Amino acid sequence: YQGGDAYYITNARCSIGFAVNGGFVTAGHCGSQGAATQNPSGTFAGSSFPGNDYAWVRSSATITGTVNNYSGGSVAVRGSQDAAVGSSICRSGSTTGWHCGTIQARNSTVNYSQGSVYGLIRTSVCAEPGDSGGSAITGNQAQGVTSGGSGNCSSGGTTYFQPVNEILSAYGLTLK
Ligand code: TYR
Repeated sequence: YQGGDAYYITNARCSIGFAVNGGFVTAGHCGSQGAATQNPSGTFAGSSFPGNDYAWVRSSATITGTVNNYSGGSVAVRGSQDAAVGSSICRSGSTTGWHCGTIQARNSTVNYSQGSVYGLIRTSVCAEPGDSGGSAITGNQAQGVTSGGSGNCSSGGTTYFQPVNEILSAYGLTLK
């Protein structure tokens, strides 16, 4: 397994964000603490949504520190230095694969039906249901995990990402 690949929570599907020591990070709206995942098998060890949209899943499956580019290859993750507004950003997810766009803003608030989420990265990348939790990366630097947005990958969209460094510091995790 690697970033952008599917995982399952009962009958729902989300996407792996990034491998960390002990498992992987993903979106908080994908599961509450204690929820079990299948393929890869794991347990939500921490989850925060709304307010934030982050979680980490403890898993002993082999998850590599790479992101699936959905063209038969992968991108090695070398760190998580925040990219500037205006930078290119690419996203990997299990519904629509790999799509790229631009970072438009940081520290954005999104009002979901369940409540508001603060501090998100706004981008011009498209996403669709099931891409949630998946990896967003600029070059080889991890940026965030897919939260939500509007539009789709046929006509284009706006997608918001939960910054990955906030997840790492919240739970004391390190990227693989
Ligand atoms: N929030 C969606 C999920 O749970 C992912 C998504 C992202 C959906 C952007 C639509 C959208 O425009 O899978």
